[in-house]
Amino acid sequence: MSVQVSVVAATLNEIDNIAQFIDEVERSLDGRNFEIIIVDDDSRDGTKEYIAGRMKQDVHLVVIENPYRYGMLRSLKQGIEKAVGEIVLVMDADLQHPPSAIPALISRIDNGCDIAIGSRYIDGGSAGDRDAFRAALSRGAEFLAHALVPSSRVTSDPMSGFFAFRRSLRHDFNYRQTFSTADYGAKILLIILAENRHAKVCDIGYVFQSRLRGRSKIVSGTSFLKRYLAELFEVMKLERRYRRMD
Ligand SMILES: Nc1nc2c(ncn2[C@@H]2O[C@H](COP(=O)(O)OP(=O)(O)OP(=O)(O)O)[C@@H](O)[C@H]2O)c(=O)[nH]1
Ligand SMILES: [Mg+2]
Repeated sequence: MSVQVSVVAATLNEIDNIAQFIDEVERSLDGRNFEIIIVDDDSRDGTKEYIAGRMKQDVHLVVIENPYRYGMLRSLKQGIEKAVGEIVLVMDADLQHPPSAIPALISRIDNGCDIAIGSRYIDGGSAGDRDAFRAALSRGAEFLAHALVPSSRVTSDPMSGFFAFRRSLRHDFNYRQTFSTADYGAKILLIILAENRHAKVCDIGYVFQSRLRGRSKIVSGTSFLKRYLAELFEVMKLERRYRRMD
């Protein structure tokens, strides 16, 4: 039977979450034919050893181990390239994206959407309790994405890292060419939306969970803003290139 769903997650030092994450994803996809692709960036807290050991008995698990920190965007790209499922679902492995919301995303694709996006900003969604600084940073980043990249306006949550798409869509971006300047802030979703302007996009509300265990690796402050803007300009250029091609 062919693989229906490929879940792709990047990890860096997630030993406190990884076992529960895989257990919950497997429970949420029970009855489907699926794979879970974990792309790990040389974690030093035992994550690497855990997934390598589990892969030997867990038929659903596929592991890509990077020799050093490639960064999240490049890691997710590697995972997406490896995926064989008809549907690819991208999410964080720190349990902030609730695995219990996976069936809702998948069923939207089953019912005709090409890209189903987990959104914090529509009915049924919430950004959870984050501090005022993080909330402002995040809303600013979303505003800039909508302002600079028209293809991102189809979703209420352009910075979402929790989404599913048909693997038959374009997702053939060249990492080096697209992101020569930086590789963290802008999310892979922006690239996929820029490449697939005619796709049917659906938002589904979900509640962003607080991080209960492990540490956040996000970069904030001015260095984030600088990198993020550089990346948004790269997505803008990419979108223009596809506009000319279509
Ligand atoms: N492979 C890889 N994974 C990463 C890297 N940085 C973060 N991750 C993973 O990406 C996911 C999200 O990372 P977080 O650090 O929680 O970032 P975030 O969710 O944007 O920020 P918070 O809301 O503060 O948690 C988690 O599964 C991390 O383990 C990285 O450099 N490489
Ligand atoms: Mg997180």
